[in-house]
Amino acid sequence: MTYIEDVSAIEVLDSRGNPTIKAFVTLSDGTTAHAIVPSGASTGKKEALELRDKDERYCGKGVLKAVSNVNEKIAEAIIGLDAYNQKAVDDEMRELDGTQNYSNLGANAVLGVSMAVARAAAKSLNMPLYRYLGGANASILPVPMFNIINGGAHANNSVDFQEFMIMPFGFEKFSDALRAATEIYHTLKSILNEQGHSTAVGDEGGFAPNLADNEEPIKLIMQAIAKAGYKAGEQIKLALDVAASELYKDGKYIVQGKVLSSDELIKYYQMLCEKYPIFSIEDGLDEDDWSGWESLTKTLGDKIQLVGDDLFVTNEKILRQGIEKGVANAVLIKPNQIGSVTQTMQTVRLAQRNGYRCVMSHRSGESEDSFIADFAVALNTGEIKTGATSRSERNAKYNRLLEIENETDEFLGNGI
Ligand code: 2PG
Ligand code: MG
Repeated sequence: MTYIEDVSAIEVLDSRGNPTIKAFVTLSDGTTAHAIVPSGASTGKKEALELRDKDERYCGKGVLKAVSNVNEKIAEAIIGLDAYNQKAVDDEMRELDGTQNYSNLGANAVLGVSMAVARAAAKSLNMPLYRYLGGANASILPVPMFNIINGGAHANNSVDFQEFMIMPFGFEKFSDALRAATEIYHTLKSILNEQGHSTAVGDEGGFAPNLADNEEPIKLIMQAIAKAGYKAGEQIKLALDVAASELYKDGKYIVQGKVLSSDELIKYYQMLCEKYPIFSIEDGLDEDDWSGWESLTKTLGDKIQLVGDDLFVTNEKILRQGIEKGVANAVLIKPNQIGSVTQTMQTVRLAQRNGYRCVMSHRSGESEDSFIADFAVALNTGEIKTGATSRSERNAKYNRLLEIENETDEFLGNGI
């Protein structure tokens, strides 16, 4: 048996300069691997707990308690376990923690180790990570949800929807799709420049200009698609992450200074979907506005993809409730919302069995770790959300997918 011989962690920094966990695992055959945990800004209330020190270091955001949980409690519990039995390792950490949301050990501590174990196991078997996690059926390169304009909690600008994204569907290969999205991104930059807007970027690499309302970014993106020589609707579709929980106050939505009910906001989305080639809307309503979500799904669910992020927090139990109630038709998959590789896979399996699409996703605070690129291919999610190609922590994922393209040639493109 190849067993876990050593486990440790250190504190490193993420793309926003906040501390995070880097976990290291050594196996009995000498294989070593590591993994870095990401961190969100617009987080769902029911996400697994990210353990922070809340002391004077790093404005309270230090993770030394989580580091010592890895070095002491987790190491003690999983050293000696079979490295190829990911579920047993993850279950052991879950039991050791003893809570639903990892409030003892910290989901950051647990996920770092969980990812590092998977990576070490793959390496020890001489397999790419996507093949180890996904087996013979891992073959599909995902369509990027490429975040081109940032607003909301990810940027210091006047746009209150969080993410305006393009999805390059009409291409044979992932690399062609990525090229198209990147060319549109560069073209958008020149249009913003010409119009005297800022081309500073937000946390996920999209531009963060001050614009009049939530429709102006869409108009600018449509111009950029055409000017770059691509066909909106046919080759390039649009996606929004409204992150509506950030706009929800006392049962209403504050959008561009106006107070809207769920129904009014749904009508606004209907109007946008009639005017523009929108393929997907994420977190269109607040995570607690389930009756609103039911009518949103009834109104738009057979026309576009409706993704639950803060709504489902990658949690199998909450997703099950959504499936039962007919809420949304897709789920955002963020491993650190739930805390382990195994639990993430369980949520994906539930979604796929019930015809819900899955979008593998980064967090707004990221690192050079490209685990989610392999994970998206392993689980055949068909879609990945990982920002714009202008920040290295985002490019780490795109560049990994370009590498994988040389090994597996299926790209979903129009197949969605
Ligand atoms: C989101 C994510 C990633 P954050 O809302 O989908 O884009 O943002 O990591 O801040 O939750
Ligand atoms: Mg989101």
